[in-house]
Amino acid sequence: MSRLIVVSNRVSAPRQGRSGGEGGLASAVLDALRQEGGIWFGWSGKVTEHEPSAPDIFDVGRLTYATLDLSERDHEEYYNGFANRSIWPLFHYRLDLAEFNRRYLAGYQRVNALFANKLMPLLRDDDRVWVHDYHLIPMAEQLRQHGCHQKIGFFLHIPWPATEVLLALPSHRTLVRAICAYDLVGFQTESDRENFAEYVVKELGGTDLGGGRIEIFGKTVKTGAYPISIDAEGLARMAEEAATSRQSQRLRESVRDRDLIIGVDRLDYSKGLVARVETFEHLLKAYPSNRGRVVFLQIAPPSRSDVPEYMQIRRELESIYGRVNSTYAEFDWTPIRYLNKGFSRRMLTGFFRAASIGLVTPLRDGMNLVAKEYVASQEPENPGVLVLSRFAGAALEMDGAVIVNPYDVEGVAEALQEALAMPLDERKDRWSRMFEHLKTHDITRWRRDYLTALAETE
Ligand code: GDG
Repeated sequence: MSRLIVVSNRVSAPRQGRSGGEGGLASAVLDALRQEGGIWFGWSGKVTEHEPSAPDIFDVGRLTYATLDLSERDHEEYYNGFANRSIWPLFHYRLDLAEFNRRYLAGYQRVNALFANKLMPLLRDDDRVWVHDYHLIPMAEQLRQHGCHQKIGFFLHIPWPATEVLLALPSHRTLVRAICAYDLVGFQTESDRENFAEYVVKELGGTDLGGGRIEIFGKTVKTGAYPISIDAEGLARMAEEAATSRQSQRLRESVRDRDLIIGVDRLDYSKGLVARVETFEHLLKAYPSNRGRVVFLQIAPPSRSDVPEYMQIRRELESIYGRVNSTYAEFDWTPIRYLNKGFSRRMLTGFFRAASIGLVTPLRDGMNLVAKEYVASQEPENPGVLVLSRFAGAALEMDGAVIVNPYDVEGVAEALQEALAMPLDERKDRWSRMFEHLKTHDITRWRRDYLTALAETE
C-alpha cells in the first residue's frame, strides 16, 4: 500500500516530549498514520539560533517521524507572525487584531520552501501527501516546483472567511493561487467551501464546475467539506472508566449537589472566553436562584503565549474572573474555577461527564472538537446539555445542542437557564440524536472520506 505522508506545522512525537495534551489535529493525524503507515513531517517544536541542516528522522512502530527545528527568525516571522498574527485572526473574523507586513509573508514563504526542500528527498513515487492547516498553504506549490508529481491534498482546520474579509489580506491572491496547486482542498464545512469557491469565481475569474470542482489557472481543483470528528465510542468508554477515577470523584464531591457548567478551550480570543464569563455573570445577576447553586469550571491551557494578543487576553480574563468571583462568592461557594493549565484526555472526559452543561461558545471556530467530546462523554441515562455557538462548524452537525449566538450575552444566559431546567426526557432525546450521529461520523470516517476523495482526483 502506498504510504501516507502527513505534513503539519507541529509534529507531536513521543521522544520530543509529547504530553498527551495535544489538540484535535494531533490525535486525528496519529490515528490516520497508525492505520495507513507513513511519515509525519513538520516542526519539532524547538527553536534554535540557526536554520537546521537536516530533519531528525526516527521510527516508532509503523510510523516515521521527521522533524525540523525552526530558527529564531523563522519562528518569529512564519509562526508567530504570518500564521498566528495575520492568518489566524483574519480567518476568525478578527480584522481588528490582524497584523499584515511583508516581513511576515516572506518568513512564511521561506519556511514553506524550507519544508518542501527537506521533504522532497524523503518521498517515494507512490506516496500520497496530506498537508494540514493554515501554516502550510504554499507547501504544494513549493513541492511542485521541486518536481513533486505525487498527489497532494490539503485540509484547512480553521474557517475559510467570507470574501469581503479575505480581501483585507494584502497577499490574498498569492495565498489562493498557492492553494490551487493542491489536488484536493478540504474544508470543515460546506459554508467554508462555498466561501472559497465564491472568492475564486468572483476575484480570480474561475469557473465553478459543480460537484466541488473549480476550474482556475488552466486546471481543475477539487474541493470538499470533510467535518473532522472524534473517536466517539472510544471516548465514551474512556469517560465511563474515568467517572470512577479519584479525580472525578473529588470534582463531584467538591461540586456537591450543585450544577456544574464546564468550558474547555485553548486560551484563545477566538473561543469567546470573555463574553462567556459575562454570560455566566448575567446568569447570576438575572436569575439570582443560581447563586450558590451553580459552579462554572473553565479549563484554559495557555496557547501561543509569546504572541502579544494572547498575553492581552490572558490578562483580561484574569481580571474579569477575579471581578465576578469577588462580587458573588460566599464563604462556602466560589462561582468560577478558572484553571490555566491542561489535563490528560482521560481526566477531561471524566470532568465532562460530571458537568450538567457543556458551554462551548466560540466567536468563530472551524469545527470545535470539545463540543463533540462533551457529547461522547455523557452518561446515557443522565446526559448533560450541550450549549453551542452557532459560529462553530460543529453547530451544523450537533442538532441536539441548544444553539446560541455568543455575542448575545443575555440570550446565552437565558439559554443556560433553560438548559439547567431541562427535563430528563428531553436531555436524553437531544443527546442520543447527537451521539448516534457521532458514532457514524467519527474520526475514521473523516480520514477515509478525505483519502478516498484524494485518490479519486485526476
Ligand atoms: C483547531 C480548530 C478544529 C483542550 N484542552 C486540553 C485538551 N484539549 C483538547 C480538546 C480538543 C482539542 O484540544 C482542541 O480542539 P478544538 O477543536 O476544540 O480547537 P482548536 O485547538 O482551536 O483546533 C478547530 C480543530 O483544529 C480540529 O480540526 O476543530 O476548529 O480551531 O480535542 O479536548 N486536551 C487535553 N488536555 C487539555 O487540557 N488532553
